[in-house]
Amino acid sequence: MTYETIIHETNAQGHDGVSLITLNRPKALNALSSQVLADLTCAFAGYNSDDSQRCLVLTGSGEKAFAAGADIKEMSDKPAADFYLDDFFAPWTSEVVKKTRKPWIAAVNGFALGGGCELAMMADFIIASDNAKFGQPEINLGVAPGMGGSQRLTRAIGKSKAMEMCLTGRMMGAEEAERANLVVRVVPQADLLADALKTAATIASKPPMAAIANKEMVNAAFEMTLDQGLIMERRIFQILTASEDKQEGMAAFIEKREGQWKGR
Ligand code: DAK
Repeated sequence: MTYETIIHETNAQGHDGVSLITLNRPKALNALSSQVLADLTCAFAGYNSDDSQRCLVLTGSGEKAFAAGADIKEMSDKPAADFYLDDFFAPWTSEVVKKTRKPWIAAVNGFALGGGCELAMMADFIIASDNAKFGQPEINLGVAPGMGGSQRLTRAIGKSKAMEMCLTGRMMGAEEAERANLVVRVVPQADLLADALKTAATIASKPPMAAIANKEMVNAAFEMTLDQGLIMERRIFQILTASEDKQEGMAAFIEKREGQWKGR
């Protein structure tokens, strides 16, 4: 399927089971217009429903930006009533993020600001290029994060740094982002996509149901008490022991061969 503002590839660059979505408005630093969000919603829905695809990478086109935020030009004249009545962005966050049970990675290749930083933080993890810059500069526009920045950034890097970034609007470079645990690792820009796709291919090669379960369990750590999370973890482990892939995985280990997964 072709889109106006993004490129969606399956089995990207020969990686079986790996989808690649590229935000494709480089002249506007991949700003997240309503059309981008509509296209992303549709592409993520496609990923969710395609059993052949088991991990996804999201990145930005061009060398300067992952996404420099929501489209300021689109928002500048929008009346407050429209933001409220349209519940601006709400459908996108619920559909794409909460219903995406399969893993996805943000490969951040430059500016990830405002909604761009928020979008990257919705991923299961972030791999950054050495020129990546993260920030929540909404305060400079007289507003505040609206798509999870104040919540996810604080959970990721702690109150002091998140508060300072939101209040000053300053950008955090890639090295600092790695030290602060916002990103998994920093790689040279030229290597970013290859690194992210290879990581996605590793995930795509794992038993798919176990991948969904692992993701669900790690995310539960943010929503539950420790006792609740431990009970959920034990139950999911027990459920997975009934899967065909558990039989296959353990047999493959004993027989010293690669597992052949059924996803069941
Ligand atoms: N929107 C629209 N256009 C943008 C843009 C953006 N966010 N960022 C950059 N551009 C455009 C520029 O206008 C310029 O276009 P032309 O002038 O060439 O037509 C082109 O991209 C190149 O940008 P620059 O010329 O500015 O490039 P520089 O290298 O000089 O500077 C920069 C790069 C990233 C430092 C700078 O462009 C910048 O500060 N951009 C804005 C960053 C920003 O403030 N981002 C936060 C946006 S607010 C909500 C949920 C979420 C949100 C809102 C509501 N609800 C649930 C209600 C999210 C809000 C945001 O993200």
